[in-house]
Amino acid sequence: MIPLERLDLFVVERPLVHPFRTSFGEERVRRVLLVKLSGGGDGGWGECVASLGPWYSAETVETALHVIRDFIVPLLRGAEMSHPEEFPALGSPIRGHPMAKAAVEAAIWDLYCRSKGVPLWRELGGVRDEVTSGVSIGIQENIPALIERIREFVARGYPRVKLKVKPGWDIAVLEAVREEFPGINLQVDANCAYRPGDPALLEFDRFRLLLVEQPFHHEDLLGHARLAREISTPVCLDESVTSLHRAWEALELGACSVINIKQGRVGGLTAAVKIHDLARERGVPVWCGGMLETGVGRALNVALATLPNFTLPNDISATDRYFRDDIAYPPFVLTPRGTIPAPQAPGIGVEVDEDRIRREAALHLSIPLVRVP
Ligand code: NPQ
Ligand code: MG
Repeated sequence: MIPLERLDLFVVERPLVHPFRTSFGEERVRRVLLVKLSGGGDGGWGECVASLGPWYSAETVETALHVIRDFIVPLLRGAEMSHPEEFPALGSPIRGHPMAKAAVEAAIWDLYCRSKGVPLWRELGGVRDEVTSGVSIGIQENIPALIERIREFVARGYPRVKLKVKPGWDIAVLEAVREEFPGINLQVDANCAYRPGDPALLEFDRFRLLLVEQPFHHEDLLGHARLAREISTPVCLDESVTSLHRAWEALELGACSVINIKQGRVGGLTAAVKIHDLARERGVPVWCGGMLETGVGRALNVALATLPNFTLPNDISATDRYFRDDIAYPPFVLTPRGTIPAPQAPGIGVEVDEDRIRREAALHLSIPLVRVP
């Protein structure tokens, strides 16, 4: 049995190196909810990918805190789990709130793997010890500023660039970028910003893009299926794929030919692995998305991306792309091959600076899961 003795929740704020702008807003500071589960002399960590406001998805840091403290904790008390894969069934009475559940599940995986002495990526079924990196570049003030940012990241060795697009920041941008960088691996992410029928979408085919990510509303699988028949650029879903079931529906409908997997969005590592397996059976490649994670969440993403069907470059950058100093060590650095190595240490493979987290926490709740004698 996995011993679950105490759950700690920390909220910390980390300033971003650069503001990050998407079609739905701008973020300058990452407010992060961290989960620590202790038991049997070990501790495991999870990071919740929810942000301050319900813009990317319905969840926020505050809803995740509420759901973990008031609904997940009671389920953990007296729970008898022999493997982290049993957590989704335990959490199934709670409808929705995938990011809250995923953060707790991650801490269980880390605790389990640390106590077993195995790296998380091996326990998940990983087949490689480094993952292909990629960088996601937010919307900039103007095109020359964007060109300079791309130049900087290409010079650092990033093998793939993803640009955020929205109506009005798309075709002229792509023309300028392709003129300057004709050969780079390039893809775009609209974060739901287009309406079906927008003529700009048909023009994406001119730019040799690896894929176009989530052009339409998160609920609009049929719209994506229609677009996928109209353009030759592969359509990839992000926000729409919130569960294994939804991934299956999307594939049945032909709504995408690529899936962006984020463990937080789909409710945890177990669901993420299942979506990976389903896509693999169907010959659909996947890649790992990012949510501006600190070292804890970044480590989870690296572990997941070592699975065999993560064949496209991932939104997994080096730590210094987002943060000057992180809360987990050592930082992730880009290799000369354009990859991020998977840590060989047990669990998520990074050491969390708990002293610093306790000093800097804007909020700390320490909740016993067993009766203290
Ligand atoms: C995406 N991420 O693929 C997300 C969206 C995103 C790296 O492009 C704060 C917290 C700000 C989470 C901005 C990347 C965010 C965020 C964008 C997630 O769609
Ligand atoms: Mg996305």
